Amino acid sequence: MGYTIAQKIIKEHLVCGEMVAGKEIGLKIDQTLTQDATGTMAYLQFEAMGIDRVKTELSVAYIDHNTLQAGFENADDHRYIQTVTKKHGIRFSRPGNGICHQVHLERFSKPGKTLIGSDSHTPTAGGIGMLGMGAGGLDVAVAMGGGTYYITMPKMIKVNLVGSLSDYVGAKDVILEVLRLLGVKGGVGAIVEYGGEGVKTLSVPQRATITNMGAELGATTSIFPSDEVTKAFLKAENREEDWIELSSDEDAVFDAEYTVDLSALKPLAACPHSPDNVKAVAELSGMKINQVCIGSCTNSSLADMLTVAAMLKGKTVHPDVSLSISPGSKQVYTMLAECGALADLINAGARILECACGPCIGMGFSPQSAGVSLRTFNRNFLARSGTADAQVYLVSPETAAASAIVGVFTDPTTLGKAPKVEMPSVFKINDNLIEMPVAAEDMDSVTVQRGPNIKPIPVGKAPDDNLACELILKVGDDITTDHIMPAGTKVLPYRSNVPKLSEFCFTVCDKDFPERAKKKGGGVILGGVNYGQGSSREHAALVPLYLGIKAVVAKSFARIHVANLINFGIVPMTLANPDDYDNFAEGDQIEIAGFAAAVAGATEATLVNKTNGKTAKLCLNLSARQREMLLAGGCLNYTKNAK
Ligand code: MIC
Ligand code: SF4
Repeated sequence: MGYTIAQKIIKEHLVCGEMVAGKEIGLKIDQTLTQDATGTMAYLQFEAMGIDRVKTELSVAYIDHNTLQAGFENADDHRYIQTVTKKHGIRFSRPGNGICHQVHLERFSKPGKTLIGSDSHTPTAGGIGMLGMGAGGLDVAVAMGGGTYYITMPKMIKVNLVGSLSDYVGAKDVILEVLRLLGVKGGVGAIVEYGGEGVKTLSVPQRATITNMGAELGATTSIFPSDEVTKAFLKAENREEDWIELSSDEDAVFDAEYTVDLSALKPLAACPHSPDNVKAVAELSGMKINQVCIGSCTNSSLADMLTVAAMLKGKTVHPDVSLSISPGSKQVYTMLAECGALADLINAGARILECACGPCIGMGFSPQSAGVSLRTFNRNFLARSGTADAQVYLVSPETAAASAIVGVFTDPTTLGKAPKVEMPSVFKINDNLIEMPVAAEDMDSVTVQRGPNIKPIPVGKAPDDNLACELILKVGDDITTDHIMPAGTKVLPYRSNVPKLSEFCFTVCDKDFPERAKKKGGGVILGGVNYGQGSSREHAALVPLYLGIKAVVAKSFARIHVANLINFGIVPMTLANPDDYDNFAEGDQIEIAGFAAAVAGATEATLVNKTNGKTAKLCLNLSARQREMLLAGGCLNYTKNAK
């Protein structure tokens, strides 16, 4: 039996376990990346491990999220990351160099290699044929120290692409179509691999748009073959030597297959508040809009920007619309400036932002009250934009530009002939904003600088023998990490200050939660399906831990979040019968007798509702390694005990 592309890479990097879907496997990681909002924690954890130098082939720290410096906190964190990376052998991408995934794609990603990043959109690198996965900061710290990265061996889903895209239809429309087909849970436990004749009609940045939003499918990662198109991209980045050919074997077996006819695709939009709530733009056309934001790690490549510039050239953004544009990297930004396209954007009235995540993570540019915002980003979760009642739609750069000009939701295909954008055969390469670390023998010459905003990381405890507490919070389906631990201007500066961060935990759903949890000493959370989808932020586990959360019971969990819960000693359990969810209410007194013993070895436990006498069977779907980690009170204790 042949192998898929992902299986080939996994086989080459397998440290332990069997390549059987559903079983835990350990992988050797070649490269890591961090960004600043998760990086501070990752490096604090790396330091706590006491390892002098990273053991990966390449590790890069990016500054791209917390670039709105409204106080000293972010700048202090940047300085910390800059100095700690310099000491320990990690490259540092300075603020201004661009969004981690875009820069990594341009300068460092390699087909056939493994990458984990403390950011859920690390699968962007799948566009070049790399196995890129999002992970918690602690897992990234472990990988930097040469440790194994554990995942559940995924199933393989194939998406066959046929035909080619029509004018004004973009890669965003392809992934929105896949989201429409599979939904935000459709990729859970799977790797999505793209194949078929249509692949060669897509450039690497277009492929990266598609793999980037594989995160929104819940997939472990997404990947494209590495072919002549990949080679040309690497050549344009002056790194042809990094190219290898990669494709799946003829007789590779997939668990499910889908076909997307590129020629039949029309412009699509994900409607509030979920990336899989997809409709045709034609259905929405005419709706009044207030804001358009173009950029983010999904759609900020040079081709995206040049397309938008060509559409805006000589026009003026509609007076009722505010348009922001954030190019993805310094490379993109400089090339836009040098060819004059930047002037076309400025002239049209676009508000040009720095090359960073910006509005995508709620760092500025929040829409007006109940505002309709069209964004080329990848997430439209409730309140993520910073305006609680905003209506955010995810669209392609083409739809975004067309709508910004007309002032209402506009299907770009109605605008006549699309402008032809010529891509240069060579990109402008200047890595002057990538700082190299000092040599190992000089590491003592670097003093790591820590600001007062960096507070100790909470450490978990071994599970209670019998767990008796309150059901402190009950939430519904598809709870995102933006619900659990919101981001945005007011919160992000405290990513290295868990006590302060705890004041915002779950406030999107229940503004009294932090106070209540503190008063009652924590308890257990009950969730619906796909609990913890979205970001890799381990703060969504760390902060509940700080607030005394001992376990989360849900109908099902998202991959990265469940790993983060275990890393911090919070026990994840699923309801054997999802209908039992209705037998529990917030505030009920609950009990799990023999809790610690169940964590140690049982696959089931009984949850008793002492308030109404009902019971529910819980499943503990844990590997032996995860059980030991939970018994130790999390990964940090577990690693210390192992020393
Ligand atoms: C996001 O898009 O939600 C983020 C911000 O990039 C997160 C990381 C974070 O919360 O810092 C992610 O996707 O992992
Ligand atoms: Fe940054 Fe947005 Fe991409 Fe997250 S999704 S890495 S916030 S641009």
